[in-house]
Amino acid sequence: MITVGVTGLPFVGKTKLMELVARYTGLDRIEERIIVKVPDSRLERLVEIYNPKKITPMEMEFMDAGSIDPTEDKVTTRTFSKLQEVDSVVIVIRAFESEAVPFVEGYEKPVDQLKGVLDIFLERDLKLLEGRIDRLKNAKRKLSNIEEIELSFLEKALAYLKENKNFIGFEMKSDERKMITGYSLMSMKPKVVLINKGENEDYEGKEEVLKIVKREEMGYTELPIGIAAELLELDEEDRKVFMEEYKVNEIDIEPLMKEIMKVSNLMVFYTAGEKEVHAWEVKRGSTALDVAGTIHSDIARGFIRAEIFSFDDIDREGSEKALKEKGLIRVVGKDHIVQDGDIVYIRFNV
Ligand SMILES: Nc1nc2c(ncn2[C@@H]2O[C@H](COP(=O)(O)OP(=O)(O)O)[C@@H](O)[C@H]2O)c(=O)[nH]1
Ligand SMILES: [Mg+2]
Repeated sequence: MITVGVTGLPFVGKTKLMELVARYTGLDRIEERIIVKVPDSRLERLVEIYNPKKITPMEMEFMDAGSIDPTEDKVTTRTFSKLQEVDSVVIVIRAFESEAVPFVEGYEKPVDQLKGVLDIFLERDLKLLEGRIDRLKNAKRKLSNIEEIELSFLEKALAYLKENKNFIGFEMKSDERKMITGYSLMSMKPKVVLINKGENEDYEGKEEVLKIVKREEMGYTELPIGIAAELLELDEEDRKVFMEEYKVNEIDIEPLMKEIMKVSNLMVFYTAGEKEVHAWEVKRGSTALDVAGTIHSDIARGFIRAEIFSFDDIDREGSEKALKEKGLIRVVGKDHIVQDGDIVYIRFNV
């Protein structure tokens, strides 16, 4: 399951977002962590075709990680200890107007909020790397081979991060990647910028925000969180009326989830049969063997071959039987690259 940490400056609508997520899943109160079923039209279509006893959608866990507060280091430190645990981060930016809600001084503009949060992320990563490098360098004993390798790699990473302010384009071998993943650096986490935009159609400085989003390879979406949370309580008729009144056309968190999937470099594959239709997430570029391992390690160990067809094919043909007749089910080996939306059946032997 993908885990998502919600953060941003104080009073931007993080708790409100958790409230929205809670309502969306039918919870009547907010919890620090909320598990959401990811809405999925392809899954729905497969359910129609297979009529299974059990349906298992993908899930995402949202966690309120708390504020990045430029005026309160302690608050920020606590937030980082929570963000350390998550796979991806949503940065909530306030673009709604309200006399009643204060700003942290100097962070009234959305673009300044975004820059502020990213600067604090970067500063924390640099400190963390410097700290580890210092500890290795000042060790009162001879470093092991592995520690020597780690030290020289960390120095290289630190220099790159100082120069580029992010790790985009930084090349790593797979063991190096593993090593640095252990540090849970903010610079390495997939990030989505969520503009809490209130009733206004647009906001000041949007172009600048989009420029930063592009440069940092982040995801981006806009949502009037406060309004969405209110409206989710109404029935559909009333909701339509109010959406027109507030001039909002999107109150759904689906686009946010899609962005999270995208920046996390994840795709979906399905297993489908009469017993169960199940949506699974895997990294893009996964092989048939990777996919087997996602389902169960035993299935990967006993892998014989995989039978694969595309969602579009079964959507069009309407049954597995029709696919078989037309020869649209492919039999593939371990190294076959699975595509987003593929339906996979693994033959295995334990
Ligand atoms: N007008 C308006 N107020 C909002 C919106 N989102 C949040 N708020 C209010 O702003 C204040 C701070 O929101 P909260 O979610 O607690 O912010 P957090 O500190 O980021 O968790 C609360 O009083 C919210 O009711 C919004 O979209 N519009
Ligand atoms: Mg809060």
